[in-house]
Amino acid sequence: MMNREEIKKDLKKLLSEKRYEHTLGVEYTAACLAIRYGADMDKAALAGLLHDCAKYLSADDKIRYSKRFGMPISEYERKNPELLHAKLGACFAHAKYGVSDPEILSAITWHTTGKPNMSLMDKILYIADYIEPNRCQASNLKEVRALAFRDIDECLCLILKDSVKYLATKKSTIDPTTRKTWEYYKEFMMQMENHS
Ligand code: DGI
Ligand code: FE
Ligand code: FE
Repeated sequence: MMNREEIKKDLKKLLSEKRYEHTLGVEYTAACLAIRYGADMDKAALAGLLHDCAKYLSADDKIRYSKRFGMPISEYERKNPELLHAKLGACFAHAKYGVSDPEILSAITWHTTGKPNMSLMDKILYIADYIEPNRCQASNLKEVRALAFRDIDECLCLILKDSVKYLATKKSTIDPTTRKTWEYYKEFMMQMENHS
């Protein structure tokens, strides 16, 4: 496997400066969340470092590389190739950077849409991507950041809710997986409330 310095050097070369700073922000934030929730800190940091490693590719190249890796492309992904950077990022993490840990690869795969019944590592990366210190656009960021260290599922649910709302205002459609994730966690939170 490539070591952290080598990975950083490669990413610095490929990503825009802003994307590179974001990447380091996610690396540290994922490590902090791992400390808070008792997950493996080094794995969380590595997932953070690599999560957007395929983001620099053009839309056409995202599709081209996805095919080369034998990745199935949904109809929705074909229309919104940007989404492919998550699954493709996991392919690159494995093939180019030598990461074979399934927890890390899963977290990278699902960091954009989430999925129903995410693992702790999946949640940590999904949340770190949204709250890292360089982020400034999302609504409720202050509340979401505080919640991230108080209740990971409630935080996840709030991010999903705000993301779905945001995509609606942008007149973007919502990826079927994003929708399934939101429906799953909305239901999950209702169950939690009923039992407390
Ligand atoms: O890669 P980042 O910018 O750090 O964050 P991300 O991996 O969450 O990706 C955000 C991008 O993905 C942004 O261009 C919006 C897009 N996206 C995420 N969920 C959906 C989506 N686009 C559509 N059309 N539908 C979605 O559900
Ligand atoms: Fe991303
Ligand atoms: Fe990101």
